Amino acid sequence: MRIDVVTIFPELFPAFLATSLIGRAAQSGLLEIEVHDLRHYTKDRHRSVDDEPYGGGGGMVMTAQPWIDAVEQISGGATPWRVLLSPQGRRLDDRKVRELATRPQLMLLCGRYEGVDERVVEHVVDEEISVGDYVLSGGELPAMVLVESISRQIPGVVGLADSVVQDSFRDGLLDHPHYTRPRNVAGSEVPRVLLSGDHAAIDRWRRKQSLRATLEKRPDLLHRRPLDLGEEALLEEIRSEAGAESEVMKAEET
Ligand code: 9D3
Repeated sequence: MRIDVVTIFPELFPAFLATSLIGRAAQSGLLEIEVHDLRHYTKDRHRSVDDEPYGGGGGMVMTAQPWIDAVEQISGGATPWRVLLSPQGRRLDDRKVRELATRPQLMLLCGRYEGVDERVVEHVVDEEISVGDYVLSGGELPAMVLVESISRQIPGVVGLADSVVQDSFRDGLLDHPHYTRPRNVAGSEVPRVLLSGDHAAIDRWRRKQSLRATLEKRPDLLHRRPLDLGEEALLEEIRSEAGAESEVMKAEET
């Protein structure tokens, strides 16, 4: 897979691209990433990439010409899928990441300032993507989010140990809690079952904890996912325990 990134801040990328996952993928030839400076495609002496908005109002708008020339020249006859990182885009999720990972060539366009001239969107953008409903200063961090999440979906990029974890996310539930040495931290012990060596019991405990975490922190995920009979039973256990532990139930018992 090839990914081209276009930005006015190319210097933000090298440290990120050198991280182990992306670095290894690039080394092994599974992934080719190139970062391009938008200013290289400007035509005026000052290499300007922005101008005042028609219609007035605050802030600056990125001009169309450098973007249109950059996309055309970087594409060079190929037809990359062109994504503009923008607050107006559809919110990124696991499904979109996997869909983008099937494309042989991507071009990620990082906006800054108040946004880019709409003619860029109209003429050289296939899709706008946002990473969430909060304000960032530009598309560079979102582009890194895309590069990393997409890379993890390319076969061979993530090692076997990691892919097990990955599967559990696709499973649609939150992960169970994790523990490592030492056994006691600030008075808190590692749950006994994890020291038991009883792998069936450990597996059941983890599935129950996954369900509990999802119920408490992300109930929206549970509503979108069908539960099998074992999971329904575990969920019923959790619900009755939660009831038994609640202050209301304790008060009612007395
Ligand atoms: C404070 C300016 N906002 C006025 C309503 C609009 C605005 C313009 C430009 C907000 C953010 C930005 C810059 N952000 C991005 O380019 C961006 C982004 C984001 O801010 N949040 C989540 N995903 C993305 S992808 C690109």
